[in-house]
Amino acid sequence: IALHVPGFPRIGAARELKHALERYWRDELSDNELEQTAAALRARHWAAQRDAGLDYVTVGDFALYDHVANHIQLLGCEPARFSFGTAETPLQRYSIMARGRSGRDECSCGSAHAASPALAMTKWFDTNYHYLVPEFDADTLFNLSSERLFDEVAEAQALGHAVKVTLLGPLTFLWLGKGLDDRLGLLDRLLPVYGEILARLKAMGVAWVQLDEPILGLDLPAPWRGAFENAYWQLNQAGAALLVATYFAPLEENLSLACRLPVAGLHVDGVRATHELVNVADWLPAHKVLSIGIVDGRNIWRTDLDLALARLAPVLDKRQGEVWLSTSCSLLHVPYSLADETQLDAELKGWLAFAMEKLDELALLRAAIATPQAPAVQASLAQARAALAGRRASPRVHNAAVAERVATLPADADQRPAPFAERRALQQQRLNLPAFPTTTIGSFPQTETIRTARAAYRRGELDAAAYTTAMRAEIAHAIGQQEMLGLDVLVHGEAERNDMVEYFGEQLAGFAFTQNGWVQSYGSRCVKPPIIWGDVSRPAPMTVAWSVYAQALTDRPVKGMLTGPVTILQWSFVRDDQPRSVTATQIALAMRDEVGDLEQAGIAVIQIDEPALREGLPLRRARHAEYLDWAVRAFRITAGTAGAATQIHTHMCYAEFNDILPQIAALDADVITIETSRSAMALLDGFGSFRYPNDIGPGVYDIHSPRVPDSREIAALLRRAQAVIPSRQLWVNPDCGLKTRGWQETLAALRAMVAAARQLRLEAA
Ligand code: THG
Ligand code: ZN
Repeated sequence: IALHVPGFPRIGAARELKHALERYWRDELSDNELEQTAAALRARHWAAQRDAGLDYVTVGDFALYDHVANHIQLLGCEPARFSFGTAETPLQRYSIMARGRSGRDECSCGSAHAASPALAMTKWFDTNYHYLVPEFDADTLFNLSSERLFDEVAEAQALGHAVKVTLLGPLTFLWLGKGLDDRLGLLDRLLPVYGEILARLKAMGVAWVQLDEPILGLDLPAPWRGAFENAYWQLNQAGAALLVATYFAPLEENLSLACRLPVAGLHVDGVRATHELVNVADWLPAHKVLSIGIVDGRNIWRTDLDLALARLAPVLDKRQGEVWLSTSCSLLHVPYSLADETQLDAELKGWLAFAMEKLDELALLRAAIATPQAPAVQASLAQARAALAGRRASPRVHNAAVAERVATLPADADQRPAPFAERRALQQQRLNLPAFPTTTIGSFPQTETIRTARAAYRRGELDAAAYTTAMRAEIAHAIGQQEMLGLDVLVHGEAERNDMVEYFGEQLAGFAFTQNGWVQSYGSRCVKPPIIWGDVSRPAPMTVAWSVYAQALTDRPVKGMLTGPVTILQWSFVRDDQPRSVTATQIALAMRDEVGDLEQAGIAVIQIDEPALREGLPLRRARHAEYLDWAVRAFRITAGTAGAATQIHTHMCYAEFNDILPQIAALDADVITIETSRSAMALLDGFGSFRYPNDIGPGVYDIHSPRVPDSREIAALLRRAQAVIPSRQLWVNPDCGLKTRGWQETLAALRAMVAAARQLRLEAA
């Protein structure tokens, strides 16, 4: 039995990579210093894998910003639109693809390049990780164009490690891209480059190359399925030992295809596709390696080792004891280690396993198979068993009042009191907004001052009164700036919030939060997902005081700001002892209480963000309807308590929404603000042809790039929006919250945005 993991987190246990990257972008760190930090992290992560007893360390899972972006450089398909010259170093080009290039900047090559927006970002399958989307066209060529991977292999070898390299497989890489419908047509150009890479890795003595093909868990069009066998036949000619890795979903109709690929091994997700393990063990020829991801790479619960062993037993039987054990997917999606969690409730902590602890679980599973009678093994198993038994029996997990409320929820709890047309008239009477109303998504820049105040409060160095004063000053500042800009619907700016999910997790019962449980979201940005461990309820109002304070400062409407139940669910680590739908309903009821209290306090506009609605969609179409049913209902339960004259907004970002437009409409929010700018409003065509019934604010500029748009650019986008969506439905707003930006660029961009809205009002008059 060999042990490995499909990938390991890369940001660093103390987020060293984040801090180094951000200093590098501020010109406080040289290329070399950044690369040294990265190398030190890799060395530490490989050592952790070896020290835990893994047989191979994984190389190729590291990326300064994003692993898909690494492949774009490795495979030499940087989009032509960046018109990169020879003067730019690979690292500069990598940064520009990730962050965009402002038109005003003089490039080091001496000429002023045209502005180029960053590569689009989108969610990695059904996770909260965002990758940079490769862009292809009919002329895309591929060339082996980066030495980075080979340098990292040499680095690991110099440290004495047995290396398994991980790469995205060619089919998944093409699938993830955009710009060309017939991306499969590029495969013949791409395969020789993969062949070259594999040959070089083999020449370097790399034992195994893991080629990730998670698309084998999707409903693949026939031509894509059909391309696998021949592609892998070609790749296998390089002579490297290939392990095809699938994860996140069962293989279903792709199972026999995956098993017969002409490669040396197959990795399967033993958590999400447990029921397929025996089938795979049957279908996979005996000479191939079967790697079973038996430890969950997507959640943080301690593995039920007895259950895992029971599931492995028939497989071990069929494979004569020969399998590899692994985590279901890369550990990118879980935090580093419980070791740094000193505040976590001791009992709860005993129920958990983060990345480091999962490595130990793998080692223990192997020991439990190889030497089940060894006293040390028995002792460790007994300890794990006791923790899980404690969790199962814990009275703290269940709250009878919550169960009762869910069970007795009236059928019409998800109905607003009037249809949209009536609500719209009442709301317009109350709010008196101009055509093309302007607003923002919710957060304003999280400045150093804000972060420092929050951190001091947390450490107990700032008392509650001083903290409230500091946050109120920030709110007053944000309101003042918005009035000066002439925005129509204001926000309080969310200075008091760390993260839109963590903030609520900290105040809801049934949630725990970590001190250091960071997970990479994109680039240098991380999130700390709360842990939902028990029944959810809301002990007290969570946002009302801040919103009321903000509203008292201005005559314009200030939006109350909430995170929706599906997003709170999706961006937390969830219970594995009840269906997600039940947890979603519990959260919906807690958030419904908050909507009611905001309304009672006189707040006329309430935004319930659901950016994660789309990413919660199961990867397989057959399971979509069931999910959308309960997810839409959860949102509607939250909003359903609001009176007709209260305007409910929602916000969504980072996904293709066209395939769930009917369900987005079924949310029945009065206004939706939505990310569109990175895909140049392509999404709007979908909303237009669907005839989206309620109001809609297509994001008019990309807040994830430091580039400041000008008002003509924004007005042009709005005119394109007008072509597909009736003007009376249109709102004007950025495409997401502004917390990651600075004030100066924010003001410049919003000034341009308000000017564009005014221009459109003139044109309409
Ligand atoms: N919260 C959570 N998930 C998310 C988002 C979020 N997923 C999608 C999208 N938003 C990702 N975007 C961001 C944007 C900013 C940050 C994280 C994710 C961010 N993080 C801080 C950082 O890395 O410095 C840390 C947060 C903090 O200061 O506490 O700024 O908004 N859950
Ligand atoms: Zn957003």
